[in-house]
Amino acid sequence: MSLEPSVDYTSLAENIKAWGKSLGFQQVGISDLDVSQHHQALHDWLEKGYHGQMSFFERNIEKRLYPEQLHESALRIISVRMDYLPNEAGFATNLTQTGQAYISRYALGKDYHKLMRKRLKQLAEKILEHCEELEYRPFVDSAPVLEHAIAEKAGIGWTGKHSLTLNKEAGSWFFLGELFVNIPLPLDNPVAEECGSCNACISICPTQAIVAPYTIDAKRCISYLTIEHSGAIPEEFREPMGNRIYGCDDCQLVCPYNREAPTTRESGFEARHPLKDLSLLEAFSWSEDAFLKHTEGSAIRRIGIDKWRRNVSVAMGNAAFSDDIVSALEHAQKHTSDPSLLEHYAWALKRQRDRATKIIPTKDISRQQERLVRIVAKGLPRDA
Ligand code: B12
Ligand code: SF4
Ligand code: SF4
Repeated sequence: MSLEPSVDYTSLAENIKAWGKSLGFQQVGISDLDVSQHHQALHDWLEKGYHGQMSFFERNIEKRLYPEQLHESALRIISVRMDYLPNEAGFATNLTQTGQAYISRYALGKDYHKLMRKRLKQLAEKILEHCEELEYRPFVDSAPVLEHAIAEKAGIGWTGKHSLTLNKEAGSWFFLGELFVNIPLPLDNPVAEECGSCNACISICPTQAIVAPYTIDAKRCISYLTIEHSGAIPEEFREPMGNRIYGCDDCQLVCPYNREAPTTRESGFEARHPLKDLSLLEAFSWSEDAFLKHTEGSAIRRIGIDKWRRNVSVAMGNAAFSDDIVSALEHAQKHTSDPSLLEHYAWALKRQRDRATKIIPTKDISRQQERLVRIVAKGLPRDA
């Protein structure tokens, strides 16, 4: 005589989706652990060195390829989506004001890692109330997990040509997280890819970082250069960085599926003072203490004051000519001994002086940037 299972996993899965939504996740899907379809792409990516200085990719490749190695008893992965686009994103306004710092919209509010992991734990506790055998482990960008591959399998969206997970109704302004569980929940189906013949993200990328559909050479990506990369930013990428001092949103800004993407329901992800509407001069004037104070609870804090100053100085080199910027850079030169920072300050000063003497055009933003701003104003008027 076989025993009836004590838990109805089909209705448990439905409940998990409802609980997930009440905990602030906009979508919840379920996948198995097989990401073998992505093994070759990951190997090729690493072989080509597209990970740059992110050496953690080399250290734990097996775990990325075989998620069961992260949590031995895992049978399923509950994949979640949380929307982060702040209200009044002001993309175009910010990108055209060269004296203002542009910070990627995902980083204007609270650090998502902690917030989402806490919610995933709450979801697990709720499941435990109905399923005593549950063993679980939550992840948000915190471990070697191929989050796109898993989200794709769980039906959260497809992988867009910019390599991000994209959803027909929700666009791509969302974070991903996972709860590894040991219970045999029914699986969700992947959704069909809907990029079609569009290539907008590939052609708008200011540094040609999308080297092939679905493939980013991180070493060229402004997000990598401003956040992950230590030391000098290669000169060829400084001008295209414009006023972006932390992250980059361009490939998502041109995506037709972001035209009506939902804004966040999480008050913690709304832009906070002074990160939005921050002038380059103010950002550059911060002492280390001020930097730590203003970025408390934000993902930005992890880059530290030196990368912050490096990034801001590049943006100062790209800004319209200003006596105040020149004075701030000259003053910083006198009070810095770090050779890498000094090199960036000298570059920025030269660019400011060349602009004053019209050796380089006085035009504020590049033609590529003008095109982006037009697309944003037309395609995303609410967020422009
Ligand atoms: C390393 C990393 C980066 C690096 C490298 C990005 C990259 N695309 O690989 C850098 C610093 C550049 C970066 C930037 C950003 N990131 Co990031 N990043 C990660 C991280 C930690 C790992 C990604 C990874 O494994 N990359 C390695 C490559 C090989 O894997 P992959 O991108 O998943 O690629 C797979 C697919 O493309 C897939 N694939 C699917 N179909 C096809 C078809 C073909 C033909 C091929 C070849 C491949 C392929 O195969 C690949 C191998 O599995 C993830 C979190 C995580 N643990 O997954 C966040 C994550 C991807 N980042 C995120 C975000 C928000 C960003 C930024 C938007 C931040 C910003 N505004 O500045 C940018 C976007 C840049 C971009 N266009 O990718 C979110 C994305 C959410 C979403 N909607 O998808 C994630 C998931 C974090 C999170 N928990 O929410 N990031
Ligand atoms: S985030 Fe910016 S630099 Fe990176 S791939 Fe997208 S558009 Fe290119
Ligand atoms: S911009 Fe076009 S190609 Fe790129 S992700 Fe969006 S739909 Fe796909």
